[in-house]
Amino acid sequence: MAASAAAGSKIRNAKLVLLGDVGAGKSSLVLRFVKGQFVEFQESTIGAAFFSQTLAVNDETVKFEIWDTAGQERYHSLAPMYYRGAAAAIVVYDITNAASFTRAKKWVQELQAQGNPNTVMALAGNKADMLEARQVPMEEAKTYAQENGLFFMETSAKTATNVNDVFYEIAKRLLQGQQAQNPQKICMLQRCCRRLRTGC
Ligand SMILES: Nc1nc2c(ncn2[C@@H]2O[C@H](COP(=O)(O)OP(=O)(O)OP(=O)(O)O)[C@@H](O)[C@H]2O)c(=O)[nH]1
Ligand SMILES: [Mg+2]
Repeated sequence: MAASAAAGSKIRNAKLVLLGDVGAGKSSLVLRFVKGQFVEFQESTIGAAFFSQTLAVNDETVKFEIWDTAGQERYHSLAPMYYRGAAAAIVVYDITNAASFTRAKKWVQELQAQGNPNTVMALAGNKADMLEARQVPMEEAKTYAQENGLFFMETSAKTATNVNDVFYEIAKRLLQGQQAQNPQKICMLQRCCRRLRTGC
């Protein structure tokens, strides 16, 4: 895995939004992914913050345009601006905080109701380094994610566990989805089929 663009490859831009309860670790995950850093006392986000980072997947490159939203309830009404048109969303909760998992499920519901049905959705159970304080069982989150079509990982922005992996998995799924939807390829396939049928 490389957090950089593959030389000479085509770049695909992808809008990605992070949603989740206040203090779940959205900004910390982004800071870890984009800058490889972690700060113990990360300030609460006001409104939203923008970052970008490229990721090479095999010989293709995804350029993530990342909107790190604010978890404070007073900013809730801004969220649609960031999740509308997003190719991917990471819903974050804190494994040591059951209320943040409840909040994460509300975000998933909102995305399912108002977001784009093709959005690749991930559920990240963050602060996985604090196992002794766990309140949300991993199995419960995994089952929830499976039932709701999200992919799930426990992460730690502090130790970097699974952070690049979440973004990498999203990039992979976006590229796979793009291939499936690529009309040129479908056209070529149809032409091939026609040729096979007619023999010309
Ligand atoms: N131990 C541990 N602490 C973390 C982790 N991720 C974030 N934190 C801490 O949790 C606090 C909140 O993290 P933020 O990244 O600001 O959370 P947020 O989701 O962006 O919060 P808002 O911007 O208020 O919505 C900070 O003090 C971080 O240092 C983690 O993986 N492990
Ligand atoms: Mg934040």
